[in-house]
Amino acid sequence: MPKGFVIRIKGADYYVSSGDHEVRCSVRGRFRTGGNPEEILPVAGDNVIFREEAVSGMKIPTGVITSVEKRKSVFARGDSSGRKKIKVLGANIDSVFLIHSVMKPELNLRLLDRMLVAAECDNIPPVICINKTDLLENEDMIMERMRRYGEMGYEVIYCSAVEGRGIERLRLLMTGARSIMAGPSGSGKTSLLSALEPGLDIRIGVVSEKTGKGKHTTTHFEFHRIAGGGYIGDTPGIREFGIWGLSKQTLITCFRDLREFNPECRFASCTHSHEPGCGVKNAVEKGIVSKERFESYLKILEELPDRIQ
Ligand SMILES: Nc1nc2c(ncn2[C@@H]2O[C@H](COP(=O)(O)OP(=O)(O)O)[C@@H](O)[C@H]2O)c(=O)[nH]1
Ligand SMILES: [Mg+2]
Ligand SMILES: [Zn+2]
Repeated sequence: MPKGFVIRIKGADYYVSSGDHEVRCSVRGRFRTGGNPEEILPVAGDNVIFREEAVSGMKIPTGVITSVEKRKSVFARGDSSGRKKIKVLGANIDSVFLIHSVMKPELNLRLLDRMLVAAECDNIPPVICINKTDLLENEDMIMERMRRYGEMGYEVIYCSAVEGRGIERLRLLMTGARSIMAGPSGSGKTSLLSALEPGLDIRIGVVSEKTGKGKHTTTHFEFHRIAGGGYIGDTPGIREFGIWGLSKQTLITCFRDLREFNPECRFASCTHSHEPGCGVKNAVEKGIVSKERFESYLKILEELPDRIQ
C-alpha cells in the first residue's frame, strides 16, 4: 500500500503527498473512535499508509488513510485550561528556523531563549537566523552577543533578505527536510521565504478557527513544497510556538548551557531559584554561564507548574 505524509488538512480532507503527486484522503473507522481524538486523528506531517480509491472524474486522486506511523516528534501546545492536555498541531518536523532581526524589531534574546526552550521541549532541532544584517554598519556587537549560542551547539545563520545573504545556507538546510519558521512579526520571515523561493504563495500564519469565546485558536498548519525537494510549514505564531509539558523541575533540561550544572545541585528537586547549594546558580555567579540566559530561565520558571498532573 502506498505511503505518504499529510501536508494539509481541509475539513475532513487529508491531502497526502506521495512521491510526486497528491492524494486527497479521508479517515475512517478506528481513527474516529476511543481515546483522545486529538492524538488519534492524523495531523500535518504525519507519515501515513493509505489505500487509493479508483474514482473517476476527480481532479486529484482520492484515497483512505489506513494507518499513521508513530510520530518522531510533535509540534504541540498545552491546552489553555491546563498544561497536560495537549493539542498536536503537527508532527515529524525536522527543524524550526527561528527568524529574528538585528533591528526593526530590535533583537530580543529573551524571546529567542523562550523559542529555543519551546523547540527543545517539542524535540524539534532549532536553527537561529539573524536577519537584516544589511542594516548594521558593524557586526561585531551582534556576533559577540550571538557567540554563546554557537557554543551551545546551535547553528547561527546571518541573513539579509535584501542582499541575499544566508539564503543558500537556508536552502541547503531546507532541501529534503520538513521545516517550519517562527519569529517575531516583522523579522523578515516572508521576505526570506520569497528570496528563497520566488513565487511560493504561502499564507503566513497558521489556520485559525473562531471559538465560542470569540478567541482564535490554531487548528493546524500546512506544508508547502519547495523546489529541490523539501517542505516548509506555515509560520506558526509565537503564541502557538509555546511551552507545554514542562514542570519547574524539568525546565532546566531545555537550557543546553545550564543543564550540565544540574548534577552539582544539593537537592535533586532543585529548581535553581531559591535553593541553597545550587550548581547552576553557582556557575552563574562564577561567570561560567551567562547571566542573561539565567534570567531567561527564571522568567520562564515563574510560569510553569510545580508538577505536571
Ligand atoms: N533592511 C532589511 N529589511 C528587511 C529584510 N527582511 C525583511 N525586511 C523588511 O522588514 C519588513 C517585514 O518583513 P516581513 O518579511 O513581512 O516579516 P515577517 O512578519 O517576519 O514575515 C518588510 O518591510 C521587509 O521589507 C532584510 O533582510 N533587510
Ligand atoms: Mg510575514
Ligand atoms: Zn540548582
